[in-house]
Amino acid sequence: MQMTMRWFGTGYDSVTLEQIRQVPGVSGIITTLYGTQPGEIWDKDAVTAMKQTVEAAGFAIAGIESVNIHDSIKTGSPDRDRYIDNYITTLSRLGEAGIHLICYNFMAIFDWTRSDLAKLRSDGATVMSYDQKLIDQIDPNSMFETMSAKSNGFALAGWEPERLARLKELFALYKGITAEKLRANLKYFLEAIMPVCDKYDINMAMHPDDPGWSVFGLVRIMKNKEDLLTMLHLVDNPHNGLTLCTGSLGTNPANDIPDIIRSVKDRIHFAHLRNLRHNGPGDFEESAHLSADGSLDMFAIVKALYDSGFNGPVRPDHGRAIWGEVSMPGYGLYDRALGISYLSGLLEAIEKGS
Ligand SMILES: [Mn+2]
Repeated sequence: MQMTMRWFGTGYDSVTLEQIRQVPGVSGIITTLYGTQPGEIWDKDAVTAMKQTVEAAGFAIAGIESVNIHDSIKTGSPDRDRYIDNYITTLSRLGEAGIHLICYNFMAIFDWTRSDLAKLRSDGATVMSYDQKLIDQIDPNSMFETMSAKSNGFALAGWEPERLARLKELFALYKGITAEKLRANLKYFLEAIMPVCDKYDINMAMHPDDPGWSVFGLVRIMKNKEDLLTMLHLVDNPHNGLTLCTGSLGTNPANDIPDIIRSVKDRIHFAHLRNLRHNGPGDFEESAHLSADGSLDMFAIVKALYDSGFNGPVRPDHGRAIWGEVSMPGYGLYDRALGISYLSGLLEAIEKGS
């Protein structure tokens, strides 16, 4: 497994590549052209500049998170082919730049959702949390304002203000989109992009839904093992794969993550490793990465990945806000660096013990 860290780019991230260089064990960067809109063709010079910036700091780009999918593709609107063509052009430019991993999701309207971005824990740390009772009281049309209010002034990944300014329009667009329709649109998209993925050996790594159930009545198709297997069978090409995100799949206590890893193992291209703590049904908070601080058995998860032969990039995921650090929620340096040290220790013990 290759240890990586997510970095949003100069001007967008409070963390620098120079700081990441001092986190032991990190050899790759997961990044994106932050500020591009879903559906936009990525500028060739901007891709080159992104690559040069990362390489000048002594790293390689291990993958892109994310190249977001335009809503016309997800909803199967008449203009989807134009946006699929744009996506293919972006993929070919990334392929030309030697990039072989793309994380994306196929969630309706809202990327990840939380009811609080800074829930205070007893030790003074703050974490992102989700409580269905609180979400049920929020008008979905004001969800963008609710999320932005506690984002420390940072733009939130997947919460493009330009797109979410049209929320009413988006809800109308997704009206009548059933799981079957969303899956059919996903299959259409994947079949269209597989030739360019084959040409450049690009692994598409679809991220599961977060949380793993329907929010605001919107359809979800990546909630559990059955959904993941269905998605992989839609297009049986090894480049059609998954991001194994323990924090997202772990939102539902019924998901047995080591079992899921064993079931989909050959098609995991990327892993997000983090822990969370269940407080009750539909109520969880993100925790430190340690098994002892949350509800997930991180040892069993890393062991299952190791045993399945997974050799791709992994990264710590959202961290707590600690030691007074101000960052994009979940993406401070300190707690993710602690997470990397812990995950690296788990991995070394598993490797040497096998
Ligand atoms: Mn994730």
